Amino acid sequence: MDTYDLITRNAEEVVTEEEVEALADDPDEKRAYVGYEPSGVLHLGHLLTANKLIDLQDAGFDIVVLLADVHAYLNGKGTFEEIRETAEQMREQFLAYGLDENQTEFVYGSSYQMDEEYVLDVHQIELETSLNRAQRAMAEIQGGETAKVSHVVYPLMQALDIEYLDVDLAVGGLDQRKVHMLAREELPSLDYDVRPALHTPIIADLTTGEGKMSSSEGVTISMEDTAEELEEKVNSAFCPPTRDPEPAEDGTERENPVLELFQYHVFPRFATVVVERPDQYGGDITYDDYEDLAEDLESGELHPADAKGTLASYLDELIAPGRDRLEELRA
Ligand code: IYR
Repeated sequence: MDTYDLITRNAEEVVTEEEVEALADDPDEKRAYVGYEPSGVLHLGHLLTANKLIDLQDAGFDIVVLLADVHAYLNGKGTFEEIRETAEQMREQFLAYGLDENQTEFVYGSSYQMDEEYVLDVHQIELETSLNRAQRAMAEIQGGETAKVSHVVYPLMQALDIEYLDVDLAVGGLDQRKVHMLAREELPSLDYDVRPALHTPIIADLTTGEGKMSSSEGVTISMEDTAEELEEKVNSAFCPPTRDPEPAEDGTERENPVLELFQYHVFPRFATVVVERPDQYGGDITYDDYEDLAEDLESGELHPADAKGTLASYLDELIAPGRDRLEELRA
């Protein structure tokens, strides 16, 4: 796979392709980052962007993980002490998941976001940005509650992080796109350069295939899940034999979350996927490509129950190192 394809594989959006092509031509000493609001336990949403960081690491990038403690505080995630405590656990789980300790820099937001220069820049970007613009940027990140003043400061700080962490590429889920667009618009007004961004897709809710998999609603898969819990959750998943399910009765779009998990979580991390089947059901099948598996599910060659069993065991293997690390930390 060439460098551009590795950098952009499985990305839902590349802003802009030309800017990322320029990085792909010379990825050495380039820096890419994702920021995470600290929470104790990683879930598949965190791991989707972590998979992208691992691709970027393989492409030669240096990786910066922002443990966005101040952002979590602004978003009402707890007291500052609580947030700081969970940030350290989060770092350990990312390392266990496969980010290389020598190529990854972990930075606490609070280590520079209280500096005078940063705070003055926040105020300057506040002066440049309308309330409406900041609120729109934040709509998909903030929970449903009434917007607080903190919620409009948040995206402005996230825009400035790109400059202060001196990164060449910002990575995030599709829910971060409006913040990155705001950064592209506003950073030049402070004489800072615009940097490209990559956005990973949002995985659908496991049991309905609708909307998004969320840690606050519905079923979510986390690094705390045991093999049995994973099996139970995956067994309950919506998995019609197609990658393009019919919309729900009320017209809501639906995805096949089992296939999404194979595409975005399993195949990027395992070179081959083996579906184990007794001989009387056709015997084992080996896949080295997501497309082949999706085609077999659609044609009926692969039964949804076998797809689910296989998915559960690969997810178990994927999260096991982080789950073990959590157990050690808690012991
Ligand atoms: N908004 C992110 C957290 C975050 C990301 C970046 I990139 C930052 O510079 C700061 C915060 C979230 O929704 O988790």
